[in-house]
This record gives sequence, structure tokens and C-alpha cells, in this order.
Amino acid sequence: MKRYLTFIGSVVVGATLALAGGATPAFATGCDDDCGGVPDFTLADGNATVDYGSGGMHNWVVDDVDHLFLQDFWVRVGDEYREQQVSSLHYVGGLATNTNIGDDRLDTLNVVYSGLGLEIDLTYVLRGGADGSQGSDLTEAILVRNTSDRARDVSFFQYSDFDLGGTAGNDTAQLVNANTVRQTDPTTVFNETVVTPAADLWEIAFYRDTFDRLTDGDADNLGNAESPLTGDVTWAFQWDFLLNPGQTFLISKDKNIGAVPEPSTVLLMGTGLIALALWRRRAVAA
Ligand SMILES: [Ca+2]
Ligand SMILES: [Ca+2]
Ligand SMILES: [Ca+2]
Ligand SMILES: [Ca+2]
Repeated sequence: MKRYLTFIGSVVVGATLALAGGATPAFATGCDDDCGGVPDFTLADGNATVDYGSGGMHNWVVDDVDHLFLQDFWVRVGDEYREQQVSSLHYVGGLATNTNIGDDRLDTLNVVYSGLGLEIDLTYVLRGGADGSQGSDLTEAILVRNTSDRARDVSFFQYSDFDLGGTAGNDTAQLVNANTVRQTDPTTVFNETVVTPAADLWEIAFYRDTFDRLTDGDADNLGNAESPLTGDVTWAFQWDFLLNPGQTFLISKDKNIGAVPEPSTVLLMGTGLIALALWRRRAVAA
């Protein structure tokens, strides 16, 4: 049985804050040093919800099926220190809002952290589909700013553990190209496109190899292996960049979940493509 591996103290404090602010805190402002970390947020739109709080993002539920065990970011400055989980850094503040019409629940989250001489600003935008469509989209923008007075040699990691269809052992993850990971199981297709920029390193592994190296006591880099891989897979990206004082680095990404097309649909699509090819060949010949 997989369990969330978070610091118990943070979870308890986060839950307390969430209760104090209501079941779905719409708004959480600046936090003093003793506030204990990020409170719990739930985003909702159309047929989808996603939870975010201490320990990162969990539970991307689309039409009542939970496809996500964990996604979060880790950061390291220099090669001599260990990686640190972004959601465990100092929580500066956060705001959940609604950014589309037709469904006025809170679908967009902006959270800001500081630590290691950096400010890290995360924005998640959830878009649900129609009920029963099994499709949903999540865009993410990550802004890393050097707020110190020295150059910072930054390694930034995204770690994702999707268990598509709510089942962990039957997923296949594949690096499609430098910008795209695809994960599939018998029911569900998932794609993540890194819009900009492409990562420097990547890794697909079995739970929880990568997680353990991100949370142990020393510096690690991703291994550019192993694709494709089937089982309880996880995958990660690593960006390495130098930030001078005041400089920023922006990463934009898009995640999409959808149902595996019915065989009849694939067949129809195939038939349509063949018909189109024949029509074009005839058109060229004419
Ligand atoms: Ca909305
Ligand atoms: Ca699965
Ligand atoms: Ca490590
Ligand atoms: Ca998994």
C-alpha cells in the first residue's frame, strides 16, 4: 500500500489551518515564520478536482477517478547540498481564484515560497471537461527568482507519480521527446508537454527510487533512463541554470488526461485517414 511520505508535523498543522479557514480555503495571505507551512487547497472545474498542500499536489480526480499519487518540485543550489522539496520551504502566501466562466468554483492556485536565496512562484490552472468525458487539463507556470546578492547555481526538479485509472501497477511511461512524457494504462492516456524550456535531464523509474534520491541527504542528478517502463512508474525532469542576483527562470507546462479511445473510434479514425489518403492520391492524380 502506498502512503504519502510527508512530515507528520506539517500535515497536522496544515490540516488545522484548513479547518480554521473552512473546508476550502479560498484565500490565504502572508504567513509568519511560525505558521507551519502551506494550508490545504482544493481546485475544482467541470468534472475535475485536484488537491494541493504540504507535501505537494495529490488526487487529480477526473469523473470520480483519482489519477495522481503525488507531484511536487525539488530544488538544490550548488552540487554540495541535498535537494529540498519546494512545498517544505518557507510559505510566503497563496491565493485560489476562479479564472473562467460557466463554473465559478476555484480553479486556479498561485503559491509563493522562499528559501535558499530564491523565491519560487507556482501557478496551477485546472480545466475540467464535461461530466463523463474523462478529460481534464492542468497548466503550470513556475517562476524561480534569485533574491540574494550572489549568483545561484540552481537545479530544479519536477517529480510526478501518476497512478492512472486509480491503479498503480499497470502504467507505462515513455519519454516521447525532450519536451513530452506520455503515460498510459488500459483506461487512460496522460501527456505532459513542457512548453518551455526543455529539461536538461529526465528519469523514468519505479516508485520510489527517484523519490528516495530526492529526499535523501546528498546531491543527486537524474539519470536519463529508462524509457519506456511499465509498472508503478514515476518520472522526473531536471533543469540546471545559473541565476545572477535579480534574474528569473520560467518553466511553463501542460498536463492532459483523457480516456483511451474506444477501439471502434480508433477504427473509424483509421478508416477516415485511409479514405482521406485515397482521396488525396486521386486528387493529385487527376
Ligand atoms: Ca472555473
Ligand atoms: Ca493504472
Ligand atoms: Ca539526494
Ligand atoms: Ca505511479
